[in-house]
Amino acid sequence: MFMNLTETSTSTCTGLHHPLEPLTADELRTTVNILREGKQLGKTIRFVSIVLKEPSKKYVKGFCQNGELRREAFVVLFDNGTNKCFEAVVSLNEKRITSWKHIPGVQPTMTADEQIECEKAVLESEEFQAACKRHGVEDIDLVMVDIWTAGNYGAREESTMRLARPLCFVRADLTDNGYARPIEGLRPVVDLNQMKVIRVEDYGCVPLPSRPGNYRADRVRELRTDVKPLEITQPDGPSFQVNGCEVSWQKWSLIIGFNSREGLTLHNISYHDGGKKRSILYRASLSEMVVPYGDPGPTQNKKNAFDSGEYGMGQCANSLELGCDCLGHIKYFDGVITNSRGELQIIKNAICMHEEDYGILWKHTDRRHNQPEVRRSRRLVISSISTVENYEYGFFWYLYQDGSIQFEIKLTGILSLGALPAGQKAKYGNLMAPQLYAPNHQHFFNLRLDFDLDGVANSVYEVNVQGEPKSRKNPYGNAFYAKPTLLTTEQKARRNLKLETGRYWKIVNENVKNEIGEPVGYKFIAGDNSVPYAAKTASWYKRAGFVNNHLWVTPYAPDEKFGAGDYPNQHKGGDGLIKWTKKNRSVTNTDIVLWYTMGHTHIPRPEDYPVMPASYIGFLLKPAGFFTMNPANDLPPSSKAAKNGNASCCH
Ligand SMILES: [Cu+2]
Repeated sequence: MFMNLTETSTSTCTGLHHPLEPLTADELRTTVNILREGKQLGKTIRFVSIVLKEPSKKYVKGFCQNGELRREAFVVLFDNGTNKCFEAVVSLNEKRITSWKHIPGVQPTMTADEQIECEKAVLESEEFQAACKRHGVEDIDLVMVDIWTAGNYGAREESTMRLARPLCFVRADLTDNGYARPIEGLRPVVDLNQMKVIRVEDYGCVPLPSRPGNYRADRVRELRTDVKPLEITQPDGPSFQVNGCEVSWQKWSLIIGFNSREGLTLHNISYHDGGKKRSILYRASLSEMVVPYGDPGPTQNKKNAFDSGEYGMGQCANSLELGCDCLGHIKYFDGVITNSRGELQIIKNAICMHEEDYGILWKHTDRRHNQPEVRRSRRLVISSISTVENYEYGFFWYLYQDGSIQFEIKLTGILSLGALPAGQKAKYGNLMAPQLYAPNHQHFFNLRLDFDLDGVANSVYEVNVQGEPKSRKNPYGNAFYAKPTLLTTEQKARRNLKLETGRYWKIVNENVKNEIGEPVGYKFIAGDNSVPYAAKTASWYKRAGFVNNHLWVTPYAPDEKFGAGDYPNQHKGGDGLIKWTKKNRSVTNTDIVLWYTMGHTHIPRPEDYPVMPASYIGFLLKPAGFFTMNPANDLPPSSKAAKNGNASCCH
């Protein structure tokens, strides 16, 4: 039914045009075959991830000139038989393995296959079945087992085994929302190598909450009937052009990437200005995220999830639906990955791209002529949504006609819930329904933004706005000014937000001056943010060093991609940004990467149940001296094109 709303098209980036486009289905198949043949891989091997090994910046920037398409795959493998992790590089041009390394003592991301196998193993465990009976669960077929990572709490097994510590729930029937009935007190521990329950931790029985909490349309008693259709029509089609995964939209151009760990990535974001293609961001990606829970109770106190490094945001991506997830003239891109056995897995419509009307961009009425000039804002939306067990994260990049770039995460889905005895309240959370509570928690996201503003040599200034004391020069005390401070080294660039000084950061290229003689720049404007409330010595905190600061700046290093390090799963901590920035490298007038940590503190409300209306968190990049003037000054007035033909213009 939604197909009538507008047109749609999908592509899988076949027929490569650019070296930064994600690996194709053929390239994934070839990589698996080369590795299978070259290493005689046994049945206990899992392909954790196969991603494009991005070529050097130098090669990418010179690509148009030499035309050669150099392609390599970077592969993480794990052997359940020997508990060993390997990294491999496969040259797709030479059809051979160019690097094979054992990475000792690490646990890579859990695969989607392990999620399914783990649930089955727990449900088949006699010890678990007996524990369920003790907790009042009679029908094991109605139990849901969500994998959840084990973290690192110093036990020997955490350094010698591949572990999961699932959470369990029970449905009233097969389409019921099981998250409404947590089996409180029960945490099976699973050895994922043997795919066996090694013990069932039981912290005592709490009655199952009695009320259902359903949200499916077929289970909601009465749906409202006063919602009339709202249709978006674009009679002349969209204003974007697509060539493989290369996109151009008005003056913007970029490349859309996707991989099993990071999900959606953007590359080579540029703006055409005065006949020149000007680079802004070389690469923009979610580097890591963590959700720590704030309840010290025994079922909850080891609960935290590094949804990117432990679960894989790309492998958890949804297939999006026209008219539901996206509205308008849509261009979809498939997510092309493999499962852990190396078989091709295509996530149909994993990425959605469309245009959105965004209200007024600018307006002025010359009252002397009664002549209003108004321009509507339109933005290009590139998005992807991942389901990580109970929670949903929507990742939305927006490009605007005035040169702004916005990133927004929409947090929705179902809270991770616990059960309480009747009449009891939760100090470390809030009741959602009788006997059902949601523990307080936070969501911290770390974004990696590789800026190349008009070239690679960039710097970052911190700008604090401050008032000036009354003086002879400031006789009425009204003066205030913006004070820029250059962030010179990695340690000096570990910064936090400060409301008192309206703090923001500005990325500049000192080597390129604008018309008024100042370095060209972009302003980084933070949105919702927070600080961690757990003790610094908490296990998850040590593993998520990126939460220590809102801002980090590092010199570009292609291997530094993930804020908590390459292998956060079961890691003891201290990797990633914390480790790299100890080197205290210079970050001025050089190729830099800006890392931004943003935290959403979630004190749950009953209205977040049974499914949570989206919360938003993000940031905005606004040109600040990058252009000579408002780059959207040249926008034509919009047509008031009415269907009855009375078209007129808004000016
Ligand atoms: Cu939340």
